[in-house]
Amino acid sequence: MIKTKIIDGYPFVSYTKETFSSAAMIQKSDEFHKWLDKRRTIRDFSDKPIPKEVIENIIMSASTAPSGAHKQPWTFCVVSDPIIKKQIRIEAEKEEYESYNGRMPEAWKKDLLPLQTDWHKEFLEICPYLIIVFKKSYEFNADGTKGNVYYATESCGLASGFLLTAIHNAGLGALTHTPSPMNFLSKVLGRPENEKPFLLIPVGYPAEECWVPDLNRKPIEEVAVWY
Ligand code: IYR
Repeated sequence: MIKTKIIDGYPFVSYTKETFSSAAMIQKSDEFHKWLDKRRTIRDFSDKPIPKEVIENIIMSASTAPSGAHKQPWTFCVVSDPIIKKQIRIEAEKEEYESYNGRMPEAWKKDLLPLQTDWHKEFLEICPYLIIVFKKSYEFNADGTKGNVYYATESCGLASGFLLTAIHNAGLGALTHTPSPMNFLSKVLGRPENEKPFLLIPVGYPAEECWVPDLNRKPIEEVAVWY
Protein backbone atom coordinates (compact mmCIF):
# COMPACT_ATOMS: atom_id res chain seq x y z
CA MET A 1 0.00 0.00 0.00
CA ILE A 2 1.40 3.38 -1.00
CA LYS A 3 1.40 5.92 1.82
CA THR A 4 1.67 9.65 1.34
CA LYS A 5 2.97 12.52 3.44
CA ILE A 6 3.82 16.17 3.10
CA ILE A 7 7.36 17.33 3.89
CA ASP A 8 7.78 21.10 4.07
CA GLY A 9 4.75 21.48 1.83
CA TYR A 10 5.95 18.97 -0.78
CA PRO A 11 4.23 15.63 -1.40
CA PHE A 12 6.13 12.37 -0.82
CA VAL A 13 5.03 8.76 -1.39
CA SER A 14 6.35 5.66 0.32
CA TYR A 15 8.57 3.55 -1.94
CA THR A 16 9.28 -0.16 -1.72
CA LYS A 17 10.69 -2.51 -4.28
CA GLU A 18 11.08 -6.22 -4.72
CA THR A 19 14.37 -7.37 -3.21
CA PHE A 20 16.19 -10.69 -3.60
CA SER A 21 18.34 -13.12 -1.65
CA SER A 22 22.11 -12.95 -2.29
CA ALA A 23 21.92 -16.09 -4.41
CA ALA A 24 19.05 -14.74 -6.49
CA MET A 25 20.83 -11.39 -6.90
CA ILE A 26 23.98 -13.13 -8.13
CA GLN A 27 21.97 -15.09 -10.65
CA LYS A 28 19.88 -12.14 -11.82
CA SER A 29 22.84 -9.78 -12.16
CA ASP A 30 24.85 -12.42 -14.05
CA GLU A 31 21.97 -13.10 -16.43
CA PHE A 32 21.45 -9.37 -16.99
CA HIS A 33 25.13 -8.86 -17.77
CA LYS A 34 25.14 -11.78 -20.23
CA TRP A 35 22.02 -10.40 -21.92
CA LEU A 36 23.36 -6.82 -22.08
CA ASP A 37 26.72 -8.06 -23.35
CA LYS A 38 24.89 -9.24 -26.48
CA ARG A 39 24.12 -5.63 -27.43
CA ARG A 40 26.20 -4.48 -30.35
CA THR A 41 26.29 -1.22 -32.25
CA ILE A 42 25.23 -2.09 -35.78
CA ARG A 43 25.58 -0.34 -39.12
CA ASP A 44 23.80 -2.87 -41.37
CA PHE A 45 20.07 -2.21 -40.96
CA SER A 46 16.94 -3.76 -42.48
CA ASP A 47 14.13 -1.50 -43.75
CA LYS A 48 11.54 -3.80 -42.12
CA PRO A 49 8.85 -1.64 -40.46
CA ILE A 50 8.54 -1.40 -36.68
CA PRO A 51 5.26 -0.54 -34.93
CA LYS A 52 5.19 3.06 -33.70
CA GLU A 53 4.07 1.81 -30.28
CA VAL A 54 7.43 0.04 -29.84
CA ILE A 55 9.27 3.32 -30.38
CA GLU A 56 6.91 5.06 -27.95
CA ASN A 57 7.63 2.43 -25.29
CA ILE A 58 11.38 2.68 -25.90
CA ILE A 59 11.28 6.47 -25.51
CA MET A 60 9.19 6.24 -22.35
CA SER A 61 11.79 3.81 -20.96
CA ALA A 62 14.58 6.27 -21.81
CA SER A 63 12.62 9.05 -20.18
CA THR A 64 12.65 7.15 -16.84
CA ALA A 65 16.35 8.06 -16.51
CA PRO A 66 17.37 10.18 -13.52
CA SER A 67 18.04 13.85 -14.27
CA GLY A 68 19.34 16.89 -12.41
CA ALA A 69 16.53 18.28 -10.21
CA HIS A 70 14.20 16.00 -12.19
CA LYS A 71 14.16 18.50 -15.06
CA GLN A 72 14.23 15.74 -17.73
CA PRO A 73 16.16 18.05 -20.08
CA TRP A 74 15.65 15.98 -23.21
CA THR A 75 13.52 15.81 -26.35
CA PHE A 76 13.45 12.69 -28.50
CA CYS A 77 12.72 13.54 -32.13
CA VAL A 78 11.53 10.55 -34.13
CA VAL A 79 11.96 10.61 -37.90
CA SER A 80 10.29 8.09 -40.17
CA ASP A 81 9.45 10.47 -43.06
CA PRO A 82 11.66 9.38 -45.99
CA ILE A 83 12.07 12.98 -47.19
CA ILE A 84 13.42 14.13 -43.84
CA LYS A 85 15.61 11.00 -43.55
CA LYS A 86 17.09 11.81 -46.96
CA GLN A 87 17.72 15.42 -45.92
CA ILE A 88 19.46 14.23 -42.74
CA ARG A 89 21.57 11.76 -44.74
CA ILE A 90 22.65 14.45 -47.21
CA GLU A 91 23.63 16.87 -44.43
CA ALA A 92 25.31 14.19 -42.30
CA GLU A 93 27.34 12.87 -45.23
CA LYS A 94 28.44 16.43 -46.09
CA GLU A 95 29.86 16.85 -42.57
CA GLU A 96 31.27 13.32 -42.41
CA TYR A 97 32.99 13.76 -45.78
CA GLU A 98 34.77 16.83 -44.41
CA SER A 99 35.64 14.99 -41.20
CA TYR A 100 37.11 11.93 -42.90
CA ASN A 101 38.88 14.06 -45.52
CA GLY A 102 40.76 16.53 -43.35
CA ARG A 103 39.04 17.41 -40.06
CA MET A 104 39.84 14.19 -38.21
CA PRO A 105 43.48 13.80 -37.18
CA GLU A 106 45.32 10.72 -38.53
CA ALA A 107 45.47 9.15 -35.04
CA TRP A 108 41.67 9.29 -34.78
CA LYS A 109 41.19 7.75 -38.22
CA LYS A 110 43.68 5.02 -37.26
CA ASP A 111 41.66 4.29 -34.10
CA LEU A 112 38.56 3.88 -36.26
CA LEU A 113 40.15 1.39 -38.69
CA PRO A 114 38.93 -1.66 -36.69
CA LEU A 115 35.36 -0.32 -37.13
CA GLN A 116 35.82 0.23 -40.90
CA THR A 117 33.61 3.32 -40.91
CA ASP A 118 33.67 5.97 -43.62
CA TRP A 119 31.65 9.04 -44.65
CA HIS A 120 28.89 7.05 -46.39
CA LYS A 121 25.79 6.86 -44.15
CA GLU A 122 23.17 5.02 -46.21
CA PHE A 123 21.70 3.52 -43.02
CA LEU A 124 20.19 6.96 -42.32
CA GLU A 125 17.72 6.26 -45.15
CA ILE A 126 17.39 2.50 -44.77
CA CYS A 127 16.40 2.08 -41.14
CA PRO A 128 12.72 2.75 -40.33
CA TYR A 129 13.35 5.25 -37.51
CA LEU A 130 15.93 7.84 -36.57
CA ILE A 131 15.72 8.96 -32.96
CA ILE A 132 17.53 12.24 -32.40
CA VAL A 133 18.15 13.08 -28.77
CA PHE A 134 18.16 16.82 -28.12
CA LYS A 135 19.63 18.26 -24.92
CA LYS A 136 17.92 21.27 -23.38
CA SER A 137 20.35 23.88 -22.13
CA TYR A 138 17.44 25.66 -20.45
CA GLU A 139 13.69 25.20 -20.40
CA PHE A 140 10.69 27.40 -20.90
CA ASN A 141 8.33 27.81 -17.95
CA ALA A 142 4.59 27.81 -18.51
CA ASP A 143 4.62 31.64 -18.52
CA GLY A 144 7.33 31.72 -21.24
CA THR A 145 10.19 32.75 -18.90
CA LYS A 146 13.46 30.79 -18.95
CA GLY A 147 14.05 28.08 -16.33
CA ASN A 148 17.31 26.38 -15.40
CA VAL A 149 18.25 22.75 -16.00
CA TYR A 150 21.11 21.00 -14.20
CA TYR A 151 23.66 18.40 -15.32
CA ALA A 152 21.95 18.30 -18.72
CA THR A 153 24.84 16.41 -20.38
CA GLU A 154 24.94 13.74 -17.70
CA SER A 155 21.13 13.49 -17.75
CA CYS A 156 20.99 13.06 -21.54
CA GLY A 157 23.83 10.53 -21.41
CA LEU A 158 21.85 8.50 -18.89
CA ALA A 159 18.63 8.75 -20.91
CA SER A 160 20.49 7.69 -24.05
CA GLY A 161 21.93 4.68 -22.20
CA PHE A 162 18.45 3.71 -21.09
CA LEU A 163 17.27 4.21 -24.68
CA LEU A 164 19.91 1.84 -26.09
CA THR A 165 19.06 -0.75 -23.43
CA ALA A 166 15.34 -0.51 -24.26
CA ILE A 167 16.13 -0.88 -27.98
CA HIS A 168 18.20 -4.00 -27.22
CA ASN A 169 15.37 -5.35 -25.08
CA ALA A 170 12.96 -5.01 -28.01
CA GLY A 171 15.30 -7.15 -30.11
CA LEU A 172 16.24 -4.21 -32.31
CA GLY A 173 19.59 -2.75 -33.25
CA ALA A 174 20.91 0.80 -32.96
CA LEU A 175 23.88 2.97 -33.77
CA THR A 176 25.11 5.80 -31.56
CA HIS A 177 25.89 8.19 -34.37
CA THR A 178 27.51 11.60 -33.91
CA PRO A 179 27.89 13.29 -37.28
CA SER A 180 30.04 16.22 -36.31
CA PRO A 181 29.14 19.09 -36.15
CA MET A 182 25.48 18.20 -35.63
CA ASN A 183 23.87 21.68 -35.77
CA PHE A 184 22.24 20.83 -39.12
CA LEU A 185 19.80 18.63 -37.16
CA SER A 186 18.41 21.67 -35.32
CA LYS A 187 17.70 23.31 -38.66
CA VAL A 188 16.29 20.28 -40.48
CA LEU A 189 13.99 19.47 -37.53
CA GLY A 190 13.20 23.09 -36.65
CA ARG A 191 14.11 22.74 -32.98
CA PRO A 192 13.88 25.70 -30.61
CA GLU A 193 17.05 27.55 -29.55
CA ASN A 194 17.14 25.95 -26.08
CA GLU A 195 17.72 22.48 -27.60
CA LYS A 196 21.04 21.19 -28.96
CA PRO A 197 21.48 17.89 -30.85
CA PHE A 198 23.06 15.30 -28.53
CA LEU A 199 22.97 11.94 -30.37
CA LEU A 200 21.49 10.60 -33.60
CA ILE A 201 20.34 7.03 -33.09
CA PRO A 202 19.17 5.01 -36.10
CA VAL A 203 16.92 2.14 -34.95
CA GLY A 204 15.88 -0.96 -36.85
CA TYR A 205 16.12 -4.68 -37.27
CA PRO A 206 19.61 -5.82 -38.17
CA ALA A 207 19.95 -6.57 -41.90
CA GLU A 208 19.81 -10.25 -42.82
CA GLU A 209 23.54 -9.99 -43.37
CA CYS A 210 24.90 -7.86 -40.56
CA TRP A 211 28.59 -7.65 -39.69
CA VAL A 212 30.10 -6.13 -36.58
CA PRO A 213 33.77 -5.82 -35.62
CA ASP A 214 35.08 -8.73 -33.55
CA LEU A 215 35.67 -6.69 -30.40
CA ASN A 216 36.25 -7.69 -26.78
CA ARG A 217 35.05 -5.74 -23.78
CA LYS A 218 37.47 -4.94 -20.95
CA PRO A 219 37.44 -7.43 -18.04
CA ILE A 220 36.44 -6.42 -14.51
CA GLU A 221 40.11 -5.94 -13.49
CA GLU A 222 40.49 -3.18 -16.08
CA VAL A 223 37.28 -1.30 -15.43
CA ALA A 224 36.84 -1.52 -11.65
CA VAL A 225 39.02 -0.48 -8.72
CA TRP A 226 38.02 -1.70 -5.27
CA TYR A 227 38.79 0.21 -2.07
N1 IYR B 1 31.34 10.38 -36.66
C1 IYR B 1 32.09 9.54 -37.61
C2 IYR B 1 33.35 9.01 -37.03
C3 IYR B 1 33.27 8.09 -35.91
C4 IYR B 1 33.78 8.49 -34.69
C5 IYR B 1 33.80 7.63 -33.63
I1 IYR B 1 34.65 8.22 -31.90
C6 IYR B 1 33.25 6.33 -33.76
O1 IYR B 1 33.27 5.47 -32.68
C7 IYR B 1 32.76 5.92 -34.97
C8 IYR B 1 32.76 6.83 -36.04
C9 IYR B 1 31.18 8.44 -38.16
O2 IYR B 1 30.06 8.28 -37.70
O3 IYR B 1 31.60 7.73 -39.07
